[in-house]
Amino acid sequence: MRMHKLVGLPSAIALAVGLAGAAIAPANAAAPPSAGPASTYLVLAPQGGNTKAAQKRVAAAGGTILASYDQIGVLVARSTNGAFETAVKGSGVQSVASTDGLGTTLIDDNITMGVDTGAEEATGNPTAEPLWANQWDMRQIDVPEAHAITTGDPSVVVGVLDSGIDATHPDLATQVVKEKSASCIGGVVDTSQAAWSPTTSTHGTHVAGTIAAAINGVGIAGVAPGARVASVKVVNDDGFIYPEAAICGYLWAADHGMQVTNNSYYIDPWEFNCINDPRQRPVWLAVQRALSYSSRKGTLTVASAGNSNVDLQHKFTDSTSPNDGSYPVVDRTITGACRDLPAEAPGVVTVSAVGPTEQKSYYSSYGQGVVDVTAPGGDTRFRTGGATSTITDAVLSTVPGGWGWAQGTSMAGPHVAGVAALALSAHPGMKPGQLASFLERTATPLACPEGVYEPRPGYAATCTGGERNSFYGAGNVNAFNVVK
Ligand SMILES: [Ca+2]
Ligand SMILES: [Ca+2]
Repeated sequence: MRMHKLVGLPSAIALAVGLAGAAIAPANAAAPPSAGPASTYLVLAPQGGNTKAAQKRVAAAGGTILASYDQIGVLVARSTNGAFETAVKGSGVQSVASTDGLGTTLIDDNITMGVDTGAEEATGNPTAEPLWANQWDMRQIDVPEAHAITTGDPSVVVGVLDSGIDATHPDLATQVVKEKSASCIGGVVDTSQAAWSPTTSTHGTHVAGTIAAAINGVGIAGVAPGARVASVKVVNDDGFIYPEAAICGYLWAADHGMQVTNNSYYIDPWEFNCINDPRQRPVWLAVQRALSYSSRKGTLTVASAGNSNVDLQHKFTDSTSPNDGSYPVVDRTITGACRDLPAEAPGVVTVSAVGPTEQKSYYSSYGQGVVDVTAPGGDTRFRTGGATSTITDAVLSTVPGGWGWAQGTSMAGPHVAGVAALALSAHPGMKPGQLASFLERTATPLACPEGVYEPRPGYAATCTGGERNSFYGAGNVNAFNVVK
């Protein structure tokens, strides 16, 4: 059994505020040579080919097909045959791999706060919302100025690939598109509201509120309250996101016309030792096929950079650095299947986090050529130089039963998804590539801090690049600039 260590996230912080990161599910025991416990497999037909021959091979090998994603030539199968992988290989099957042990997690320790709900009626002005005074994040990216022009168009639906959305929440009840919401747990679509509602995690509800909480005289305002969100639940009750769920989620969002998805989780195949375990490569290849399909269908994927304060660009390629043994140093060009997903997949907008002073949040990962833009994600430590936590410097949003604070790059991502929704409302018809470059062009550039940046002891990082740099990419997204 092997557990992923969350780099630089002391438990005290994780308890105080929500920090999303990646962790590894315990690997299952090796399968016995014959019948054993059921495992889930991804079976890849040749790229561009159909899955008919692969379906026959799965049946012959003693597998049950749970889902057939013909759009990308991927089957999700389940089998108790310990020799399933060997048996299913052959003509019509490019590769096959079990997803056992390849689940990643969200960390979602939000704190709810009491709220005065006897507030005045909304006027369409976000600054009249009762909790507006706490929404430094919205002021930072000029949301009020944007809302004077548009709050977004209801035809724009942002898919929240997360732990489910509470559609009964007073700030979200009018905002969730139920007919486009679904659970993808297990790689299989379930459209019942119970299936796509939150069970063990508040994370998805928090993300949804940042994107689209209503201007209704209650609680907070989101970035694009005129647009809507759909719950695409990919996090299971144990807190894990398995590759088959992520694949199902990307395809569901793309096939239901969602022009933007928000992805507040982070799959780091290297943490799963992808390069030394070729068995895993088909799994990550299937995830990339799904991402690429969704981009072709017109969906922009917004992804969080992660909360490990690591340089994503130099993590593996800096062969001049001493290899500390934590990652193999290899040429990434030959190991495309081992990219961090979705953060490093082509066409994905990857987001780092800043706090109330528009400086990199101490926990935010970064990387030249990886981070495209930044957005408010909160920083509860900058105010005291790391000594103590200031909860109001996190991001306030909706949680089941109320409103709560959380910080993390998974809080920054939904600000970008919301701004993307505003951009599509003001300028309909943009393709994902055009939208991505529009978000970058309209961002407010943020300069690199000089020298070593260490806002909190133990969280040192060095920024590289000019106007476009490793900490902030093209800069902080701006809601007004995309609608004016
Ligand atoms: Ca509200
Ligand atoms: Ca990118």
